[in-house]
Amino acid sequence: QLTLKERLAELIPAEIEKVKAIRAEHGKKAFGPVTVDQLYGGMRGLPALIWDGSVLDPEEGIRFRGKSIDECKKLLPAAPGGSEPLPEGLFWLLLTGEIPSKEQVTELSRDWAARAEIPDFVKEIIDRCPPTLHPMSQFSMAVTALNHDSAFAKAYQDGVSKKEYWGYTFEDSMDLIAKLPNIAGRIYRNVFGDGKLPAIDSTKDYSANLANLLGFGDNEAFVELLRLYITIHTDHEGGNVSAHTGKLVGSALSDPFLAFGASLNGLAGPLHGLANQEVLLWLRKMQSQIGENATDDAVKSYVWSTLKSGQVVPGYGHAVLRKTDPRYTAQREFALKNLSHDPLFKLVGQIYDIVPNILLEAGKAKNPWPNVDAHSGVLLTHYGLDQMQFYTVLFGVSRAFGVAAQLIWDRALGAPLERPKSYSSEAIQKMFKDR
Ligand code: NMX
Ligand code: MLT
Repeated sequence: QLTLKERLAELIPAEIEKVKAIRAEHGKKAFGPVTVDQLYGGMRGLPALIWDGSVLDPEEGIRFRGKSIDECKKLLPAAPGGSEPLPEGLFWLLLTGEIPSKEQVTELSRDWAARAEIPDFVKEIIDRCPPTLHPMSQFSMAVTALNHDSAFAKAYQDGVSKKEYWGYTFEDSMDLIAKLPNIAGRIYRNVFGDGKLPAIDSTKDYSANLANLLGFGDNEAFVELLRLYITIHTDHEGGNVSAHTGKLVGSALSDPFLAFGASLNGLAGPLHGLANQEVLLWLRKMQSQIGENATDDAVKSYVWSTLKSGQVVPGYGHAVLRKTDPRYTAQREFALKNLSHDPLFKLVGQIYDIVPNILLEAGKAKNPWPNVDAHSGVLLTHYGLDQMQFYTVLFGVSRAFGVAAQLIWDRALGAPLERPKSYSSEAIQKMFKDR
């Protein structure tokens, strides 16, 4: 059985040739016009990036290396006695396009457990943070500080050849992913608990270890949830803020810790990953204003009051998707199987029946349907992880998988520094004066 790195080493030469051939045959072909609106409008729909791990279809949602969430659930190895896919398998798929064997996935779990320890000074950085500092800020600081031991940064300083970059990026990426549970667990226990952490168990998978560090290791249903949660949050093609930021910063040959630290700062925004926290805050506020078991009419007027006060309905809408996010559906299916009577889950379902029509009537949002964040917090809350300020950290742990996979390929394929052209409004006025 090949290790992941050995398999990658086999795949890289052919991929380099494939990219050369694509560029030779299609390099000068255009995708279509770029409009001025795209420059002002957040570059929506602008073809601008190569991202191999996943592609997002507006109607169908995400496919990881061509495989839908349902296909991944069927094909990727599960834990003994479990049914949800192990995120280790998804990482293998993102990197190689192939489904790993059970043994290969077990070997990845073991490798990550062996790399999981974080340096003492990083522990101190986290321990010194005031509990009032948002967990995402703590998370980003700790990840950035891991750059102290970056194999890539050291190799670069030692003058290693470009051809070798990917191997060091691979090692850093593996370290990055492996260390995230200890960082996330430490932040969680410091902010919401007594600061004491159990040790990583080298016989357990990544999600089981993370659940244990958070204090939920004995709850097998929660561990299964985490396996599904990480798997579906890993990657969402390249244009989303966290993925694109990681790729951009990595293109300056900043190492994976610096690149992913930057990703986390983007994920911490309320229009991106922080929306999972915002959804729970919004639901709780709704319950405090209109009570639990509120009527549809009361929910409707609460949603309208959110819109009329100039706020967004968190968890709804998307920059690319135009249908219900299949990650929402996957979480709903998990809830129907495991917690169908949970009152908050019922509220989420009630909102699903109400919000899209209101957003359509309001007439602004291009997509009235729920995204991944509309559902995730309710599942975590059900199992007792009800500290919503922590939710985006779990999104961040997952997103490292997708960003890391692309960073490795970017260095393997020699991706250049990203540097698009910008224009001033004045330049645009001049350019189109007589057109
Ligand atoms: N509630 C209210 N208004 C909305 C919503 C919403 N959920 N979604 C879009 N709009 C508004 C948007 O603010 C904009 O208004 P204006 O013209 O006044 O600026 C208008 O509709 C057109 O926006 P769109 O083109 O539909 O959306 P865009 O691509 O710009 O933004 C989001 C996408 C996801 C930022 C937006 O839908 C949103 O703010 N949703 C709520 C926050 C959220 O759930 N974010 C999580 C996304 C997933 N993730 O994890 O990253
Ligand atoms: C994501 O998972 O990154 C979000 O759905 C946002 C996006 O794709 O733009």
